[in-house]
Amino acid sequence: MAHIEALAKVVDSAAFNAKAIPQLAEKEGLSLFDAYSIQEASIRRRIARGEKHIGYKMGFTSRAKAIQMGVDDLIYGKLTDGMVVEDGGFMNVKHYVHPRVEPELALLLKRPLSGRVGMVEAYAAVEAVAPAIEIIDSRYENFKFSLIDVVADNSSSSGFVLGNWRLKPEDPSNLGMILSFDGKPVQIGSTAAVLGNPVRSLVTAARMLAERGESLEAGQIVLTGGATAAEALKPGVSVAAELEGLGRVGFTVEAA
Ligand code: OOG
Ligand code: MG
Repeated sequence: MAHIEALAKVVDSAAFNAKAIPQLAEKEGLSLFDAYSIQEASIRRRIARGEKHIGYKMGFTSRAKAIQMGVDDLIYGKLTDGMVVEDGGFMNVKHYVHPRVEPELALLLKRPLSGRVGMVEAYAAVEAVAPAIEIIDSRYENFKFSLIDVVADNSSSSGFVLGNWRLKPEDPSNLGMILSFDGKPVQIGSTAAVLGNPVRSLVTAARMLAERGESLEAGQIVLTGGATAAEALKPGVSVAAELEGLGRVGFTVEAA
C-alpha cells in the first residue's frame, strides 16, 4: 500500500511540476490492478489540494490512437475541475511536459450507469453532448509508455476544453470532426472511429468502472476518446475542433 501511495506521489508531482519521469511499470513490477490503484491515489492527492472529480475519459477507443501510441487495450482516467481549460481561453505549454490535443465527443450524464448496460440504456442516460478537445500530456519521458504505465499516470489526463452542451443527436455514431491549428485542418475523422459508435465508449466505461467498484453518476462528464491521432501543441497556436452538427470548441496556446 505504501508502495502505491509513493508511486502516486511520483506521477502526481511529475504532473504538478511539469517534469518528465522514467517509466515505472517494469522497474516496480506493477500489475494493471496496481496501476489503477496508483491512478486513484493520485486523484486523492488532487482532491486534497481542492480539486473535484467531475468525470472520466476513455482512452485507445480508436485505431488511430492505438496505432499512434502502440497500446491497444481500452483504458480510462479520471477528470477533475482543475483540468478544465475554458472554451475560447488560453493555456501555457510551460505547465505541461509535452502536451498534445485530440478531438473528442463529450457526454454529460443525467442518470447513473453501472456495470453491464446496453447501448440504448447508455445513450438514454445522456443529458447532452458537446464538442471537446482533450489535452493529453504523458508524464513519461518522450511520451513513451506501456499500458500499465499510462494507466498509473491517469491515462495522460491533463486538460480538456468543452464546447457548449447541445441536445443529443438521435444517432451520434458518424459525426465528422476536424481538428485545426490556426484555421488549417491537421486531423480529420469521425465519431465512427470511436469503437464504431462513441456510445460504446460509455458502455465500456460503465463496465470497466464496475470492476473497480465504481459507477458513473448523474452530472458527470465522459470524454469518449480521440477519434484521430493526437497533435503536439506549439506556443502561439490557435486550436479548434469542429463536430458535425455540434459546433466548435477552441483555445489558444500562449506564445512562449
Ligand atoms: C493516452 C490517452 C489516450 C485517447 O483519447 O485515446 C486517450 C495517451 O495517448 O497518452 O486519451
Ligand atoms: Mg483522449
